[in-house]
Amino acid sequence: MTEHNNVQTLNQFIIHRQADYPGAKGELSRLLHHIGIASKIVNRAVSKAGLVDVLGKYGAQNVQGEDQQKLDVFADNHFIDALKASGECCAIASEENEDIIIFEDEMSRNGKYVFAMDPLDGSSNIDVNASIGTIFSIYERISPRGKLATIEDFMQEGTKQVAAGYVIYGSSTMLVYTTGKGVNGFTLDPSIGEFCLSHPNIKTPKTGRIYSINEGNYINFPSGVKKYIKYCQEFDKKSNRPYTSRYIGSLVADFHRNLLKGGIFIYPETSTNLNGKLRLMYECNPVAFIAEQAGGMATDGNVRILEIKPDSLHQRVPFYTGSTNMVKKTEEFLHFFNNI
Ligand code: AHM
Ligand code: MG
Repeated sequence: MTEHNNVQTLNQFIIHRQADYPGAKGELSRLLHHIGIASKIVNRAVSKAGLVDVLGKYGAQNVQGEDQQKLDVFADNHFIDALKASGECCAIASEENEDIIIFEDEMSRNGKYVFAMDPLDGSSNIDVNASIGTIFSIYERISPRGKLATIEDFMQEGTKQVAAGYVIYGSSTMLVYTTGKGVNGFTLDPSIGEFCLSHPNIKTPKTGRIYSINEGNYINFPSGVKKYIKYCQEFDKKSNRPYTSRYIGSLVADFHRNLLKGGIFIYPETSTNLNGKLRLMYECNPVAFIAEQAGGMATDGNVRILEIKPDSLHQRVPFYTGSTNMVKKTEEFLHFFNNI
């Protein structure tokens, strides 16, 4: 029975780490703690998603007589509830909601932070039991505490994030986050219902052998991306090519694999979607923060993702992230071939 010796739970870790921030009053710690709770609730639902679907065919209501919700709405609601209960968050932006959700109760109005999230990313994978995730980003508000939050609280560059992370609901469930002092990963131990530190201080390899892109869109890619894909597929002993192609279609799962193994994830601009598909505020920024904190990179092909000033809540940007040497190589291809 040695398996739980020296186990550090997420909550213990958060409390220890608070000491790294002199003057911290525990507000961010409380927020992170509530994110952990929401993740566990969503994990419980995700793990029986197929079963819920089967039951759903017999009626649109669950045993409590409530309407059964799609998993992404379920996740959205539970994260909103948890964040509200924390009392540290004054507003939420979510992929599921057109406008920001402003908490009006007194405790939340005094909250220091705003929270942007994709509550259930990779939704096309739900029905087929492949990995999905939750992505989140936390900013300090700009508007004065005590007042209602505003959209301006969200329109901040990614460099201003105070914390960001994701939960991957995979063969095991993990929560990975950063507060700007490295990246740490916690695996949910279902037997004790706790996230336990399993991947301390994650560093991504400077170079890797995996490229992840939806090649079904190939004809619509910019020339630089097409040439880079061919480069990945060419034989070259010195640089250990051809590389391996891996693409799940779930950003969290694709990014997480590449983070640990080394690789590049690309969702580029295409001739049909000039800004790509992924959203800056709650997909690219949090992932970029983690990538950089792990020693990797994230750009839109020209500009560092974290330096893009958002102009709207659901703004999309081209996204190139992963091992530094691979992202730099892609940028070389983009700059050379996109200009000829
Ligand atoms: P979603 O937020 O609606 O789930 O869409 C985002 C997902 C990402 O997880 C993934 O990287 C991408 O869409 C896959 O898109 P595609 O099917 O076009 O390759
Ligand atoms: Mg998404």
